[in-house]
Amino acid sequence: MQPITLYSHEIGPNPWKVAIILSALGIEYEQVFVDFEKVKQRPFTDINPNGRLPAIIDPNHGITLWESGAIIQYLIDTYDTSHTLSYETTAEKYHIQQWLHFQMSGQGPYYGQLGWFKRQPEQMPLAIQRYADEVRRVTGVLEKALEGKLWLVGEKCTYADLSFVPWQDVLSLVSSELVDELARDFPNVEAWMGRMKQRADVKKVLEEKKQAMASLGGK
Ligand SMILES: N[C@@H](CCC(=O)N[C@@H](CS)C(=O)NCC(=O)O)C(=O)O
Repeated sequence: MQPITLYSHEIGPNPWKVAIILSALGIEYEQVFVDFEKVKQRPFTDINPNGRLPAIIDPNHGITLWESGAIIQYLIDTYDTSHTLSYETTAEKYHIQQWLHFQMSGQGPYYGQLGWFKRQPEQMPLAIQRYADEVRRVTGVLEKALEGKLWLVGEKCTYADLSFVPWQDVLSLVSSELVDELARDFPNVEAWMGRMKQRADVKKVLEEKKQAMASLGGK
């Protein structure tokens, strides 16, 4: 099998979701880092007309794909035939998809918008309040779902669980004040993240990300 090309970014969490799934499935990949200044221009927009990361090219199936949720679904359908990160039973299969959609529409955008508003020179308290509250709310939904359970769906860690790692991992960059508060108020989520961060594949990818960020230096 030829390696999959993953168009990625040193800091942006979405490509790292895909890197975790690739690693967990034991698929070889090479990352191409694209500057945010270049994502809305050709040649990258020939790969992703939406001008965002991640995107993949899988030469084994001649497919180019963007949107991290769609990429993850493709990788699972194509390469997780033994269901190490998924289930084939109907309820579990669609509950996993439900949580992935929740990650894509809930966790990712709210964390992303909170980070964006916090980084602006002009502070807009109402927007910051709105997104911080949404981060709390989304985390509260996860907290409840994990009550008395190790994983979101069934009895094993699936791609739904893993998809939440990279955004949670950058919380200190998004909003450092929320780190302690969320850890205190949402112990199930805290313990669940801890379990995932013990996995060799997650450790490897978070280390790759750390090194990629360090390579940016003062850029
Ligand atoms: N829904 C998209 C979101 C992708 C996204 O927002 N990616 C960020 C990096 S984490 C990006 O490319 N930002 C650059 C920009 O918005 O110009 C996905 O999950 O793939």
